[in-house]
Amino acid sequence: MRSDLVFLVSVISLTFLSLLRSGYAQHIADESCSVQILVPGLKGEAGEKGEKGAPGRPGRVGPPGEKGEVGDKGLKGSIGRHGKIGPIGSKGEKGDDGDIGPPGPNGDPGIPCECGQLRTAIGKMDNQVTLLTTELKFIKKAVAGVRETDNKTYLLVKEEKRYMDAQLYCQGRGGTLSMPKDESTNSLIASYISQAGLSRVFIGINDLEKEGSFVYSDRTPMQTFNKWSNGEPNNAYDEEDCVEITASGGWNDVACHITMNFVCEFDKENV
Ligand code: GN1
Ligand code: CA
Ligand code: CA
Repeated sequence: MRSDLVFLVSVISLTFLSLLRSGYAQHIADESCSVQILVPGLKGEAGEKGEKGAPGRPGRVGPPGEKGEVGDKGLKGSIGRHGKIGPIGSKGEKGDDGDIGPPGPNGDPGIPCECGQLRTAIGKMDNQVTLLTTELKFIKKAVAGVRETDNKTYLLVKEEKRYMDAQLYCQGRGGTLSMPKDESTNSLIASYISQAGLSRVFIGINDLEKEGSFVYSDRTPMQTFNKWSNGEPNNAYDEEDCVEITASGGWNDVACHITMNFVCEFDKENV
């Protein structure tokens, strides 16, 4: 900085001296001393060539050059990103029906129909009521007039039935058609029907399997005891394989298909 100041003062002094020599300085000195320094002096002699300056700033961008020849084709670029999902296409035509698939697995068991169960239960109860009603009638009759021995109970059934139906009736109640196997039992049955105002009833004796071979309804063969009336059994009309007892206590073989009252017999231990 100091050297620059010295240089400036030197230039100014030289300039001032040159002006004095030209006469112009005199004219200026007459006007004012303060402005003499500010006015440029005459051009001096050319100085020595200075040293090479620092590189200048980059120039402005030039105009675009002419288009060059087409270069070689570049390498194929990498696969780009997936594009956006396109719009929904129009609905296609209906395809053909496919084959029938295999049957699926069984489903869970459904809820049973309570109404059906109730109907079944009611039906069963109806049947039970019917059975109980019939049983009650039988018991009422029995209580009204059974006959008993030490180990047997006899019941006169005032319903006219064929022999086999009478037997089934007695069996249905746990018994059988009555089987008088001794005198006291035979007398008991005879008086029973007599007191009931009847003249004849079926008893459990027949020769259904073999003509002339009479057995009791429990299939035991007739023993020596019997109460055949005179002339009986005669197998009249060649069709009498069942037996009746009369109010007098006598037996007679009769046809099995006729209907009459009958006496059932029950073991007391089964009643
Ligand atoms: C009865 O119907 P008739 O009188 O020929 C009886 C027979 C007796 C017979 C005795 C259905 O026959 O079983 O053996 O009397 N028939 C009927 O005389 O009771
Ligand atoms: Ca017979
Ligand atoms: Ca007879």
